[in-house]
Amino acid sequence: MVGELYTLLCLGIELIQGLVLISLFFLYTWVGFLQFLASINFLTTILGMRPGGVTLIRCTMFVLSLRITSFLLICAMPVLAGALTILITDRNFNTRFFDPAGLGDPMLFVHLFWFFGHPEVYILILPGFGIISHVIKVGSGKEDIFGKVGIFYAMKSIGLLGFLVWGHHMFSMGINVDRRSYFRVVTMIIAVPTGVKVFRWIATMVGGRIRNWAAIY
Ligand SMILES: [Cu+2]
Repeated sequence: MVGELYTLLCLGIELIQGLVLISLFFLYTWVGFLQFLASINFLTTILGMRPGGVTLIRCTMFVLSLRITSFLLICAMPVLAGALTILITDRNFNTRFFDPAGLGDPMLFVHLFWFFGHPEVYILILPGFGIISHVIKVGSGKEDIFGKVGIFYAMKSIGLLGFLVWGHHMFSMGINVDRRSYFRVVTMIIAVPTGVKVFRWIATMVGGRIRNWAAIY
């Protein structure tokens, strides 16, 4: 998809024609809207409809990871939908938001796209982190995962930091050196909460009775 969009900017708006591309844009905008609604549903359910006595931190790790994923989707999806909508008006309705010929800025599209694009990486992997935490807990025969609160906060900080690092996808596009070093440093900082999670998974397995399951391998 990114290739299609970048080509669109590089080759000129007229070169790619047809209903295929525009249906693709509408489809992404529509799917984004649906994901946005689904995330609100998840978030309100997790925050407001827990049975009595189940505090947030007593939920399973998968539920906790979905809570963060929903937050990311709610913040990131409208940006993609907006960028694609502007792209459609540029292609089909003679606006020039991203076109230098009309004093528009092609870099603006790339910024908007990656402001969605990087959090999307975590949207995809965070539920996986939740599943890993849960499988390791059950597969090690432990009552609870080691340092559960810490893992939850590590996931939270990964979610927040994910919104501050989008520039690392654009190094080859002429972003200036100060911004490059900023994006580089914040990207490296994400390694810290990631390390917190991995070491807590290992600590959960230590001393446990590790089951002979494919999921554990
Ligand atoms: Cu990224």
